[in-house]
Amino acid sequence: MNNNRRAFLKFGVAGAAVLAGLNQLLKISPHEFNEKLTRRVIGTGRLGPEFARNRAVMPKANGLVGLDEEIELKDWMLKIDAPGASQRIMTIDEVKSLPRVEMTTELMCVKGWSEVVHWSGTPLRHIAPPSAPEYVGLTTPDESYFVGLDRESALHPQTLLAWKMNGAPLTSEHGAPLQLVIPVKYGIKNIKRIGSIRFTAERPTDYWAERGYDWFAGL
Ligand SMILES: Nc1nc2c(c(=O)[nH]1)N[C@H]1C(S)=C(S)[C@@H](COP(=O)(O)O)O[C@H]1N2
Ligand SMILES: [Mo]
Repeated sequence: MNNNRRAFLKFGVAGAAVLAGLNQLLKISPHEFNEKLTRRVIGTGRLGPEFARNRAVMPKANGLVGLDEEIELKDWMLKIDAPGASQRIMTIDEVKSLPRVEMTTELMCVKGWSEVVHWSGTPLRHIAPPSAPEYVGLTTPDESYFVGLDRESALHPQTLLAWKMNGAPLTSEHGAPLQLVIPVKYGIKNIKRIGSIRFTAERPTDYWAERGYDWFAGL
């Protein structure tokens, strides 16, 4: 083992001990500690706060644009477009075969409510082209709800294509079979019932931006 590695390990062990001590001192649960640490030390740049799984609740269905028609789940397919590539079609089973992530994060609506939800899905970045263009646009199958994302937020490790909510498959009103979960953004960007995803150099239009909300809608 070289010196750098030894020094790193020593620091790592000492660091963990200090954190454990602090945690004890503050008399708060590990997830709360983790959340505070994330918010205060790491700031807005990296991972957003995660919560204990038992904090998760089922939000009521909010926002049903693009969900009013019943769809046959067995006929659902995800269309993916990227510059210079022909359209890729994925079935839900293909999406579910990608590396899976579980996380408990907060869904925050611009109307003032927020709920903690446990999600299962795969990071959107797993379907991104190698050198992704600047933006990503997502629409419902009927194209009546649509969101635009900046590349950094879209490729963020906590931005998921999710098929389970609190351990159960998504219901129709919560966006079955696939919804976007993007904790770095307000609820408006968490599009339910994704039909198509487009990687693009031009900034995509956005349902709520067209109605006066901030296009970026970041938290
Ligand atoms: N297709 C679609 N997705 C949508 C919406 C919508 O109207 N249609 N509303 C958004 C808004 S404003 C919020 S706050 C969340 C609400 O998700 P929920 O129904 O799971 O609470 O969904 C988002 N995704
Ligand atoms: Mo919302």
